[in-house]
Amino acid sequence: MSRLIVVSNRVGPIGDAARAGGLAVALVEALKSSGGIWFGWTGDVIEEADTRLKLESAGPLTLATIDLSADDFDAYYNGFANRSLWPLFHFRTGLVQYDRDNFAGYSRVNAAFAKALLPLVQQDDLIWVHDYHFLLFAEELRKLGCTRPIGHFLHIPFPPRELLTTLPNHEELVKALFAFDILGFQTEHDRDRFFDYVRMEVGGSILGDKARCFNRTVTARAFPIGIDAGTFANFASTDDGQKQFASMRDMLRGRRQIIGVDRLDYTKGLPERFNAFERMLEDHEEHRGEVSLLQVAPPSRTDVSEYQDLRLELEGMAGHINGRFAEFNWTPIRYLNRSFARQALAGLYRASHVGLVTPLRDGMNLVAKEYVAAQDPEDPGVLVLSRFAGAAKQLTDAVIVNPYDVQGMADAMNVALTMPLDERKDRYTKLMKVISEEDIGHWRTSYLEALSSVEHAGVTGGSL
Ligand code: GDG
Repeated sequence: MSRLIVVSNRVGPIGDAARAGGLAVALVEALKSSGGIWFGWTGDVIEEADTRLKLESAGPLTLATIDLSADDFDAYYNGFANRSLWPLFHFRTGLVQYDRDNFAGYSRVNAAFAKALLPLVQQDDLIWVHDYHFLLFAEELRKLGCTRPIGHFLHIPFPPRELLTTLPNHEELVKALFAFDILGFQTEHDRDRFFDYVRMEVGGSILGDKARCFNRTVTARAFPIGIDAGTFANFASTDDGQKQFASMRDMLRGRRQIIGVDRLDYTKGLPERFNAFERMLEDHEEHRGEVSLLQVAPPSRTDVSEYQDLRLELEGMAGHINGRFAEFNWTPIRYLNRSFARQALAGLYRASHVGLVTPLRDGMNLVAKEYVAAQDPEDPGVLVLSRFAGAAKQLTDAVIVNPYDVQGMADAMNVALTMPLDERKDRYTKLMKVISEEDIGHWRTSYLEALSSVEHAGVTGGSL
């Protein structure tokens, strides 16, 4: 059996108190069962560049991490990754800031990390690189002579060609993707946008799931990420989950609750959601004093100004809506800028009658799946889901909305709140089937099967 090396920007924590953030959550679940090496950034920023590895063993896993210098952190992480790639890949060209020095920092960090990893790579290893932080990683490892199979999985959407080409270095980035053996996307739409770029922009050819260009071939497929559905369903009945459930239902005293759980990020459509909730209260007097919105939004990327602006905007909106509709014994929006333990989160999901997941654009969105998994099968809540989340391609039995349509979202909330029990159960059963079949284990196994079969075919990106 091959050993697995996972590469991602942040490494750990590996306990259940995982940070808010889909990638960390998914990788912890995927690595728990297999062991291997998890390699990336320590999360610490130091004054001077120092690429010495820190090794720590955690059960079957070895965590291998390096620090980032303050300059690299600004250019690679805050700069190119979060100010250029993140908005662009979420179709928000208006928010993209491009700076040559940031791209240089991004390339420098990809090269330095590849160099630091190389001595750990052994004969049988499979290397699985994650997300938009490390698009150049395989190219750098190949330059150093690594011929092991290297795969990439993109957790966020892949942008349309017309948007990607606004980035001055688009071709360099896409060319570097061809140094991987397997490219994994969340949905076929994302994969097809990559193919479209290859065909139309750089004159490559596509055959089945293979793209050929720059004298190299790469296999590109959709591997929709999942959750550990069973564990999540059980979380809701752990001590913590039950406690959270009971105290929430106690507090609600027969009233109902809509829940949103999102990193505080402009891709998640939070202002639009608050607007829609306000519209729903305007339209439906019967829900006033009776239905509240609990929005959990742990702060994220607090060094980036768009995130600071969003936080202020949401505070203003929540204050405005509460000022307008609150009564002495009822608050319409409870808005919490903090995170909860995962068990507690499951209890909150279960206590909520509607799950509102309305990103403007999202690779997959794990919250949508977690909300459903935590429901009581005998009295399940209703998932309202944006058509622009990757999850909407699988979860077609949710109430699907367009997050740009405030009235449509307000109407959908009312549909969810008034849905008869039979229909709720029917939708829940169909959703749970998909969520349990295409769970995190399925994602991991199907990706790693594809990656290990590269070797059996006898050709890796390194040998071309
Ligand atoms: C990226 C992509 C893709 C949230 N609040 C708390 C908390 N969370 C957890 C959720 C969920 C995770 O964070 C968020 O995952 P999402 O998938 O919803 O979103 P991103 O963070 O943007 O993730 C996304 C994902 O990667 C995986 O590929 O689906 O499209 O953008 O698991 O539960 N966890 C805890 N406390 C909180 O308060 N413990």
